[in-house]
Amino acid sequence: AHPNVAIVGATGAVGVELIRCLEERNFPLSRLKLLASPRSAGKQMSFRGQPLTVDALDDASFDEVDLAFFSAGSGTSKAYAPKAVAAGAVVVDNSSAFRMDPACPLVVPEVNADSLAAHRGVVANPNCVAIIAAVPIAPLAQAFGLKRVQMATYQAASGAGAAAMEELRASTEAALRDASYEPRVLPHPYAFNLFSHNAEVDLETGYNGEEEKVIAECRRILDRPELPVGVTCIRVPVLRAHAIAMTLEFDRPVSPDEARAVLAKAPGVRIVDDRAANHFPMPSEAQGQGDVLVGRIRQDLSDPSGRSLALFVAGDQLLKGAALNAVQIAERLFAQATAAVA
Ligand code: A2P
Ligand code: 11C
Repeated sequence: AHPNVAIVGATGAVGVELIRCLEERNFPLSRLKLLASPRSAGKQMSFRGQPLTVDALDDASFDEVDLAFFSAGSGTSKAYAPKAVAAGAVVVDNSSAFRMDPACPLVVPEVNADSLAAHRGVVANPNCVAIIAAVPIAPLAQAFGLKRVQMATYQAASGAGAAAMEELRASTEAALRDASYEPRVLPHPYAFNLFSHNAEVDLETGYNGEEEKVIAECRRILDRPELPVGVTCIRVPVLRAHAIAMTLEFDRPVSPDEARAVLAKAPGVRIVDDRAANHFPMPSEAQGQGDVLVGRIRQDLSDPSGRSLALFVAGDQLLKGAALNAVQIAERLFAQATAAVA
């Protein structure tokens, strides 16, 4: 029999995409349960053309559930993921709650699917920037040896949830009418503006929580605990695709053509690098796509040794950055389980 599946946070920005990914990828399941906060209890959604009613998450929610996707914040994951595992479910958790827990693999299937086998009930889905960065970095690291990573991000509203996407729409509409708009979700005016990521800033180091996660998670996904990584995370007025400017230093000189040849064969990567047309990765083209777009592949002129390359990358934050990666993890888990039984 196919697994019974639950989505915790089904009404959220990622939850809605989880439902769509399960539909589009024809994920084999027997029953789907949609869960959210009590505010959404009774709300109607649909799956494969059938209406489904959202239930409020509670202690009995995981009876007879085999696979539970969590995307309702780390507090909800910490409180309920252990209950789901106790009830016999495997959890794929999109929050940061378990990402640094050695018992919970942190997985980007194209990069480290082999780490899945060691899970003990919870698999962590990484931070969206870490996923979108790791997809092109990993094959280059494998080919050329990676010494150092430096990144600046351009992060979409969707990373802060459905309410932030609505704030971007509403504040932009207000700005076009010359009306005032009081930010409710994000800390600064969003229309025609950008600002340092809204995660809390460490007063000692000056790094915010998003930057700390990106550094720690990139190291863990790439299995390089000491990898030197620097990052500056910025929120930009884009709806749902993150972009990243990155500089990678390798163990030996690498030409853009060598890197292009590796990326052309890398799973989950699509090269968009048309210098003549000045056509490179853009959020508007990354949105709705499973692949991470990679372009502007060129020598980093600040490193005369020729060992450093600069790239520009864009990926759909809600798909590869969240829901799609989670469903790809589940596909591997349930393919493995089926193989083990057979
Ligand atoms: P709800 O819509 O009922 O508030 P987003 O990331 O887009 O903000 O979505 C967050 C998701 O997490 C929503 O589905 C939201 O449900 C859900 N959620 C938030 N708090 C809880 C909670 N305490 N229990 C269950 N689901 C929650
Ligand atoms: C953002 N990446 O764009 C964040 C949101 O680690 O799951 C997701 C935070 C996380 O704001």
